[in-house]
Amino acid sequence: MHRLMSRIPLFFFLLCLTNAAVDYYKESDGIDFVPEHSNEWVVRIDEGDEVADLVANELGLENRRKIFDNYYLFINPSVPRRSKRATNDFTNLLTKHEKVSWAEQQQSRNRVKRDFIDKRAQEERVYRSVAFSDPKWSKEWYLKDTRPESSSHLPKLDLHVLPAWAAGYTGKGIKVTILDDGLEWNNSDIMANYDPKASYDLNDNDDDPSPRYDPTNENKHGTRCAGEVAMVANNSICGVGIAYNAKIGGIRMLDGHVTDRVEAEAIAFNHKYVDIYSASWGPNDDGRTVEGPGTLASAAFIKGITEGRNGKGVIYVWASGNGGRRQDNCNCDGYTGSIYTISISSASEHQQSPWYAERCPSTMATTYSSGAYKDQKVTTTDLHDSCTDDHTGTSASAPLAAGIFALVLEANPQLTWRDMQHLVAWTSEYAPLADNHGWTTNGAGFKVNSRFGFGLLNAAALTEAARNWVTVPKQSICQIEPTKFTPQRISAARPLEIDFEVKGCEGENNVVRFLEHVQLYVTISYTRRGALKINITSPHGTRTTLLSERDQDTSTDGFKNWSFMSVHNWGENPKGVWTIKIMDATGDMENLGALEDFRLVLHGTSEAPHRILAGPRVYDENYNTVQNERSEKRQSLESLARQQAMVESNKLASKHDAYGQQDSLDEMNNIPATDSHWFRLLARLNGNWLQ
Ligand SMILES: *[C@@H]1O[C@H](CO)[C@@H](O)[C@H](O)[C@H]1NC(C)=O
Ligand SMILES: *[C@@H]1O[C@H](CO)[C@@H](O)[C@H](O)[C@H]1NC(C)=O
Ligand SMILES: *[C@@H]1O[C@H](CO)[C@@H](O)[C@H](O)[C@H]1NC(C)=O
Ligand SMILES: *[C@@H]1O[C@H](CO)[C@@H](O)[C@H](O)[C@H]1NC(C)=O
Ligand SMILES: [Ca+2]
Ligand SMILES: [Ca+2]
Ligand SMILES: [Ca+2]
Ligand SMILES: [Ca+2]
Repeated sequence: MHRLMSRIPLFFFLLCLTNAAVDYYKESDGIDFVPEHSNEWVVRIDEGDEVADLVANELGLENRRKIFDNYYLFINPSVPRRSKRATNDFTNLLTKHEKVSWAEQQQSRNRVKRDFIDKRAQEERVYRSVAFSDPKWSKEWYLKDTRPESSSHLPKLDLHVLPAWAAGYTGKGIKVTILDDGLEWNNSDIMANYDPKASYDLNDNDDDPSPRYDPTNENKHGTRCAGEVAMVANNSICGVGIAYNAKIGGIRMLDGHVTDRVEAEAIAFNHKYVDIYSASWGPNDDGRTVEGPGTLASAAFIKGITEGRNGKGVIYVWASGNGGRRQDNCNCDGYTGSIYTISISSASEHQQSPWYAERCPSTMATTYSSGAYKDQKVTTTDLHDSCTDDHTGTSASAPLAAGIFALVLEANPQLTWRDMQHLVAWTSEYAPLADNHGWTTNGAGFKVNSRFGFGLLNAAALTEAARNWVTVPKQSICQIEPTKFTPQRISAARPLEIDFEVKGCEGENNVVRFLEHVQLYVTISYTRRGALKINITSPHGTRTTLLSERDQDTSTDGFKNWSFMSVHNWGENPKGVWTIKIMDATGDMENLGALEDFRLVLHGTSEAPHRILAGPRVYDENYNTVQNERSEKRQSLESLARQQAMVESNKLASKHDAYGQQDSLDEMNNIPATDSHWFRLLARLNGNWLQ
């Protein structure tokens, strides 16, 4: 099944593939359309095939085939395949030929799908007509364009939720539960949607998940996450939840000892009743932790996936983590890295990856959240029957996704947990985030980025695709283990590179031809874990960083059978040569260790998912058209914010009085105190497991 082999040049293959993909997308691109002339002529010849062949020969053309009736497709090999200019001389030559009654050079035409145009117009109407009485509705910028004309250099922002509402999807009949530090269920903007059957208090073992109140409002997190999903609409209170007709519950679990058992009970709580679980927490984002679900929590995920929603599987939504400032990597977090969770990252209102966001290829998609400096934050319910527009971090992103998925399940209750992930891959938008580094197109035509997964969630596209979705074929799992593997030394001087051939379990009943998740399990011993960087390259040339350097991680524990997960090969055929590269990114010659063992686990299907039969994904480059906003002003603001974050983090590390120093820094930089307060807040949340 597997053998080590010498390196073969993959480069040319990759190159051809990428070019083909680029061409493909260009054709569907409607911006600044300039018609192009091809090297094809359609020629009418009334005297039959043989005469057509003769004419073609005579003029140095190739008679490709008869189209229908007396029309033939001729190719002129001496003319470029694409050209801005028409080859009129040649057309005249053809037209004048006595056997030719008509001829025309073919040119590309601008074809935009009709329903698409109609939808745009329809959407404009939807956006104009939505008026809610809720006072904070105007602050829900990620659902509508709230910026005044004066800042119209910014793109139109939203997750396309309004068109999904207009289509009738508001979460009716869907049960969402928030795993967190409690839920103020009697909050006036929650109570009408509160569902006691989706709620429990695992910290005090009772049925009432109300948070414990303290002077610092430490336990506001769960209530804030819940409101994003299910604030009551149009009741003149606070805002509007994305799934404002869904039922919302809360599991109080973070306000006490969090054990494997507590996590497991939360993850599988009333799992035959709840549809969607949203978790905005995880192992410490300190950049030096490697932790995942324990035995029981792992079993709980399997229960939810196999027994939930009548066997279709519950949807687990997970915040991807806030450790960006500490170079944390979400693949060192086994909750986000699980194939069962849909891990969600953040983008700021400026369509940028925020400073707190982590990178890793297990992230599936992105929603909006806070960014740098004065970027808008997220509006939601707060403790003491109040409301806030100050919710931040990837914490705020996951519940927005959970709310959107509630609309999707309402649109099609038959979807399985894997259908939902496929839908995310097919509909998330790359265009609004295209200005960020790190996008690649994989071998199946999906655009992926370790900061954003498949891109920004698009609620309208998701619900629409969900309606006619054909359930994906059953999951196959193919494991590739090296036979007779001897430990391989790793050092700064010598990166370890392993090429191995994968057949994807061909000939067996678990053959994988269309990939979903890829997991690389490794056991590595190393004197400094954070120095390690791991890349994997698929036979299609898709190069993915499974683990990036984490300079805070000085652990000598290495990795013990740790799974690094990637969704970046989605849709690819795994057959061929894969390359794993393990490097020491520090260059420190004193570091030393070895790859003790590894195993590649491929998840996917043997049969083609229905959607892929119609060809690779065509991206809408115009979606929420992003204009180039990298003005000097913007850049200087962002670098200021970054500097400040660094100062903040250094201060925390040296345990100085952060508050006193911060104030003088604020004066120096003339930044309003509220913004720096917010950096501090996130720093504190990190310590408390919250994301
Ligand atoms: C909110 O309620 C008002 C008054 O009942 C109504 O006119 C309006 O259409 C409602 N808005 C939405 C979006 O349903
Ligand atoms: C919610 O319940 C708490 C404690 O049970 C109570 O103090 C508070 O007044 C209630 N809030 C509302 C809006 O009823
Ligand atoms: C690892 O992969 C990333 C792309 O994900 C690439 O930028 C980087 O150069 C690769 N490193 C090596 C040493 O191949
Ligand atoms: C590694 O972990 C996987 C999944 O948890 C497990 O199935 C496998 O047996 C483990 N391998 C070793 C060598 O412990
Ligand atoms: Ca209680
Ligand atoms: Ca409301
Ligand atoms: Ca993390
Ligand atoms: Ca995941």
